[in-house]
Amino acid sequence: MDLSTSIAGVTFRVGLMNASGALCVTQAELEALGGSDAGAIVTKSMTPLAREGNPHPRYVAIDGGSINSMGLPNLGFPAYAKLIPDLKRFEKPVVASLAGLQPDDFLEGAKALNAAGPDLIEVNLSCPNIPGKPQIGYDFEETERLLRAIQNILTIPFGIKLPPYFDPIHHQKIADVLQRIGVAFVTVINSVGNTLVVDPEQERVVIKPKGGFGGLGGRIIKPVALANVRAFWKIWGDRIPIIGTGGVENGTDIFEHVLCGAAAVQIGTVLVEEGVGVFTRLEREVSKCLQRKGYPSLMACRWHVEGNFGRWTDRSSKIQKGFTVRLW
Ligand code: RRO
Repeated sequence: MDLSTSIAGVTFRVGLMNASGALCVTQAELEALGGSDAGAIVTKSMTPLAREGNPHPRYVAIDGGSINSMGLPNLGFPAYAKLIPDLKRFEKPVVASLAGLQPDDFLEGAKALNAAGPDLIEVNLSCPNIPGKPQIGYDFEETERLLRAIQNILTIPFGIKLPPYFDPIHHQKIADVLQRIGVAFVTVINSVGNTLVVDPEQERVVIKPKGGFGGLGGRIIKPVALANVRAFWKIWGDRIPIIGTGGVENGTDIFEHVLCGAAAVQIGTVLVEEGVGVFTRLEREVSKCLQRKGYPSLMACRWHVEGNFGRWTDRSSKIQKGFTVRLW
């Protein structure tokens, strides 16, 4: 089964990769991703200085997903800039996730990453877990200002990791910003920020930082993720590739993300829970799913931008025009 994809001219053997944050902080973790069946290596979001992150407990698996308030633990730009050229030996795309606590951090990181030479850069505008810091992606003007400044520095194609939006007006507004900038891709969604999980036995919140408020991930956020993938696909179609993230546990979940318009899919919570072997399982499951449905490749099954439910009607290897549109 052809599971390949292409984003901003970069080819992925398989359109599956880790979500930034999931098992990708240390050299050992990044190398394990390199040696696995993941289609790419995505780094943890990085800041100028190394960070320990927030106090523990800061990640807890819950029924149907996870809650985290990691607080950007990472090795810092210089360490990743040194590691990235070595990671190229795994012969798969390296995606560097760029973050910051203030605008200058992003610009400093952009310079460091130009020199390090990852294949793509994912600018994280949606970390929900730094006390006192907003999720930049919810401020459209600040997002545009910051992206213009980053764009003036970066020489490598860059995309944006967005928080979930819950209103079509917000999808349209941020889409307008990203179109004006001309980003190479978007990744949706980051965790659903500032949620609260309570342990009724202990009568306590389950994570320590920020009074227990943290980012929700895993199966329970899949409908939010699909809605965001679909909303941007309806606006852009193929013009800006969308990397779908959120709630992927099995091959059918990947299929659903791609049906909604994702050009690739990232794996977060279930990677943390299962380890890098998850990519082997997911590849097998999504191949089976596509085969059963008669699709010749992963990318063949994306919904048509005009219709709400495009269906593959021909088993040949060419995309057939004239989808069966199924609307409820
Ligand atoms: O490190 C984190 O707490 C974190 C980040 Br940077 C992010 O983008 N999303 C998330 O759920 N956690």
